[in-house]
Amino acid sequence: MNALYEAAKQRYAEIGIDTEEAIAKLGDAVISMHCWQGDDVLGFDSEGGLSGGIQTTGNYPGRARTPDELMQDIDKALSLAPGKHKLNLHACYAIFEKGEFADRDALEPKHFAKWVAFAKERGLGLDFNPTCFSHPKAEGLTLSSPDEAIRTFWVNHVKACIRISEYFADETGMPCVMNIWIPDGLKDTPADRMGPRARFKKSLDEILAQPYDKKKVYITLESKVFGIGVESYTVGSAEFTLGYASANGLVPLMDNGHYHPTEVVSDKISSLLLLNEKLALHVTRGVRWDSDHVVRLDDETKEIAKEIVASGRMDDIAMALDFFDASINRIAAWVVGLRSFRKALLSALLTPHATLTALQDSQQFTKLMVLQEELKTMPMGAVWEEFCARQGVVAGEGWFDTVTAYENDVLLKRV
Ligand code: RNT
Ligand code: ZN
Repeated sequence: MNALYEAAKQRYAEIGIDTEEAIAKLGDAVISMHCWQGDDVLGFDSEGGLSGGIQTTGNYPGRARTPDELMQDIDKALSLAPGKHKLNLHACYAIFEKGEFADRDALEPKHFAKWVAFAKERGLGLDFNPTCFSHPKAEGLTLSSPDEAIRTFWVNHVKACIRISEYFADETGMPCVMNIWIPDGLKDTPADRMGPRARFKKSLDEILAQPYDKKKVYITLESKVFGIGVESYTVGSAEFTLGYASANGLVPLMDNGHYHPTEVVSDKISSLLLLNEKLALHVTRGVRWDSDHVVRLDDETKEIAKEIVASGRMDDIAMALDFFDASINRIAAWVVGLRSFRKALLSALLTPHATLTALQDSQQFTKLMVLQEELKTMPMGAVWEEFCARQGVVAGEGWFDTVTAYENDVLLKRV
């Protein structure tokens, strides 16, 4: 028996929280782990660099260069992250046989068979993303291109991705979340804002004309406010994606780096949950801009988790991580992000939402503030450690020793 946990359990019981229930719910929460932290979003289908207005910075040694290396790294990171996960792949992570190549519009399920085998062996679900960047045909606009040949190429790519997503769902027995995000936009003041959006809409209509099983594939649409080189205008703005998603039965996806700096996703979750059956999130950390820093246990991450848990609809929310830092050990980056977001969920599960709501509704705002502040120093750490112990994962900072050993034995030998 762990005395610290027993004491914490008592303390939480005093405010009406059952820590056993919190631990059980925390273990069931599924976080989708993004494969792209491991190799700086490069993928395996081209030699070119990352494009699309997103960027990794840093040159830390040990980047995964092959599918085998990336899989090995994912295993290492997952072994240090307690709880249930899915694996989130991008189309550019296709794995070809020697001498084989298929362009993005010709991708087939077989190009992801190795990922499916990897996921099945580990009981992981799979999520997917068309890759409308880092490609010669993505130098200008993609799904909103005025060039019909280019636009059609990307329409065919996304259609291929829907077939691959359905294959993932069939093979894993779990639904696949397929997220459409395009980097399309303009650096300077547009002459025509309507045209690109009209073509994006047309492309989406064409894509959705392809039948797919909505119980197996959840298509999400991610908005964005700006990117590097597309500062003045993005085609897939918040209004466009929200409107298109609700009019066409898609799931809206909010990335918390994709809004104006004083806007917060924690304030948007309730609205979208009331108006949509499902919701998807990219949990990231923007520092001054959409910088995709590693997710930490900061106030907004906790507030996002609070909204998810308090809504009572965690099962309707696809929670995925989306960050990429090349300046630190990449395995540690994954582990910090995965653990921090799960800690944020624990913090939310240990919050007496009904009590706080009653204070709000009865206008007892002083008491509400007092309780909210006192909650911040409740013994959550002891509950986290108990959760990790039950999950067979190192609770404290000791996990970093494993990463350090792996860095010496594996990562530093990748030269
Ligand atoms: C870019 C979007 C998008 C990507 C990934 C790699 O701003 O956030 O989700 O980060 O698809
Ligand atoms: Zn994102």
